Amino acid sequence: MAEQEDLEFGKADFVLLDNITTEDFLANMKLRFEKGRIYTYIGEVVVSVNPYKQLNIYGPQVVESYKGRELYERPPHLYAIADAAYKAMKRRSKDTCIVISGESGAGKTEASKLIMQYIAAITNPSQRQEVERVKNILLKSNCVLEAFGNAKTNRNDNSSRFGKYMDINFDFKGDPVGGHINNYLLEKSRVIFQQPGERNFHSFYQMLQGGQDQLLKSMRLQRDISRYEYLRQGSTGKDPGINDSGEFKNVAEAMKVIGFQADEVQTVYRILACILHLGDIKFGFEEEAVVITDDRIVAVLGELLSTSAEAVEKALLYRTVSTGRDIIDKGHSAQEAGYGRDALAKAIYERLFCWIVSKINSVIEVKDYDPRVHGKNTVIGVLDIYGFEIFDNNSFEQFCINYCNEKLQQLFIELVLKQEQEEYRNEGITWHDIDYFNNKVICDLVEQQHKGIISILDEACMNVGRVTDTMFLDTMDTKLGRHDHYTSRKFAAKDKTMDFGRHFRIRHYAGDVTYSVDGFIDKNKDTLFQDFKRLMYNSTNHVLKEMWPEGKLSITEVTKRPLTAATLFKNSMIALVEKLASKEPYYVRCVKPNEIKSPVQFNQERCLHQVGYLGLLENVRVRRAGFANRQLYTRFVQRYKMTCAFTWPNHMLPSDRDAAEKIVEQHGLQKDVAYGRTKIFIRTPRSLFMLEEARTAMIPRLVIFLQKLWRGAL
Ligand code: AD9
Ligand code: MG
Repeated sequence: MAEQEDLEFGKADFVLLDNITTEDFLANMKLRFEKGRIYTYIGEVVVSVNPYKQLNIYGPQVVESYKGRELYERPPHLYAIADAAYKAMKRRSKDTCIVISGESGAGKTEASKLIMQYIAAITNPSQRQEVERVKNILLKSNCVLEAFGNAKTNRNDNSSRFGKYMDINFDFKGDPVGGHINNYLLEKSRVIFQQPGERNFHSFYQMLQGGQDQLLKSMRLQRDISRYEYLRQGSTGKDPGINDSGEFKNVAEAMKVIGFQADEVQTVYRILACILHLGDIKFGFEEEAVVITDDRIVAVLGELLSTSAEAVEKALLYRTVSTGRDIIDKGHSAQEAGYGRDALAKAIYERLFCWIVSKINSVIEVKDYDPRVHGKNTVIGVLDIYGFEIFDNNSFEQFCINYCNEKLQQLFIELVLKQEQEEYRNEGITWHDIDYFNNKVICDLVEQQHKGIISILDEACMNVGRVTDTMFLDTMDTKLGRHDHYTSRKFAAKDKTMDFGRHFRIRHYAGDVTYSVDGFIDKNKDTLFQDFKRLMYNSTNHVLKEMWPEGKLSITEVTKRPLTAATLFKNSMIALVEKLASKEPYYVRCVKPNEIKSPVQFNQERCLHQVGYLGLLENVRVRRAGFANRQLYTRFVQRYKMTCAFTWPNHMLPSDRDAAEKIVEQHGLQKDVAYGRTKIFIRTPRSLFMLEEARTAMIPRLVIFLQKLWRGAL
């Protein structure tokens, strides 16, 4: 039967392929994609191909069929991996994490939601009220975070423009009692600029399309999206595939459920409105001074920010500087004023986003948990972070995103190999090393102290005086020219295919990416004039004030140079990797089948590329060189004893290990297993399937046996 299934739907585990070649791997993936079997295993890793259509494989019955089952008992599914992580957490009190990776549009966010839904569905059988509340908030938080953190890009109509790592805390019963969300580097430059064909964050369109007339009127807004400078650059904004007004209602409802107060929600809308108005501010010249051309916008901003129009105008046109003895107001040039306006718009949005995250955290935070009373508090973490990105024009944001993916790949290599090797060593089983590309060298290129790109960038930003992006590029050329993974115009000989100009290229594990150096210094410095921080802090709106605590400092108190954007990001990545490494990891590797969101096209070349950089073939080889499955002897015997006369109903052998050997002999699997100290190791999943089939076949006989026993016939 398994053979028949294989022929029709392909191998359920890539490890079962007869030949581990790229061709066979892709052929299997294609066949399964075409048959709607989008999930395939590599051992315990799930490879998922975006189906680009709704599949009928997620309902409550399917959830039920995976609940408490072992990975190999049912067809491959995200639910199975979620269940495995859950079981490890519940049975063995292990903290686990599910790391979802893959490029933009490959299906990571959808996968993370399905996993959360599964966990929500299988927990809290006794319907405890507090647990229901937490579950509900965890689920609803997705909708709010996506509204404010996702946008339509040329790769994905609902692209996450921030990284998310969510911890779900469980009590000793295995029910979710709280959680915590960490967010990473929101792509805030999108607030002021979008590439052709792309949109700003969904939240703006949702408000303009879905907000009641009264709301818009009170904030002096018009529904027409093309009215606003910050919304009209990339596209017309309206998208037939996106239901902005419907989503506005869902988000409002979700915010309510989460516990946002009415005045807080109002402030959220006001901030969005404020950004749209800011975008329409223009600067001109009058009597040799820079002025704002339209006073009415300033008045509206004053109202929306609960401060005076004068204060807004002053913050936009002047900067307070301390000259040592005196404090003076220095007028901006028109260029500086424009820069300040955009920086303010970006900063307000970023603060808003972080505030929303912290608000959600505050209502799901685990409080009053006493392990002495409640037992050990365990965690499942779910990581859904932006995928590797190669655009036509790659900038600082892509640099950070791709660095993040390098770090995760590094973790994958370390954990998958490290774990395997350690287990074999502990169990006394011989192991041969596998060759694979270790991308540590690229992580170092980016993050190494003093020598790496981030250090060089920070040094450039620290220099007083005008340091340009070109100077930064020059320094990189001098310091990194010899590096195998770095190229630029100076070393065009390394690559004659292009004119580098103001670009540099990194040979990432996932492919070459050419970055434009323009904007690196500004984005890394991420300067926001202090005057804006004070403006926000002095608002009479308490929510706004709360978002800008550092506005409290006076000009003479502000001395410390804040960390740069790249260093903050690097630190957050290092902390993230540490957090993940301390948990038992489960992996979902998402693949995007084509560039046109088609449910039928399997683009061979694109898939080949992804299979290559995700290291899937190496993964299969590691798995094959090792053992697909391992189980404690007691568990193995318990499960399969009914398939062997020596062990059924109970064995009289000296140990479970001896009993396991008898079962293995009975099925002729001697060549496919190894015996460790506490566990039996099974090399190929086929043997496991065989044992499972034998077990299933025995069940009717077992029922008869039990019936007879019951009737006293035995
Ligand atoms: V990005 O790095 O955030 O730009 P993701 O998160 O990898 O990207 P996402 O989950 O947003 O991609 O998936 C993109 C789109 O593919 C979704 O909006 C769905 O339309 C589609 N998709 C993804 N997974 C599924 C699925 N399991 N079933 C149906 C899916 N459609
Ligand atoms: Mg996403």
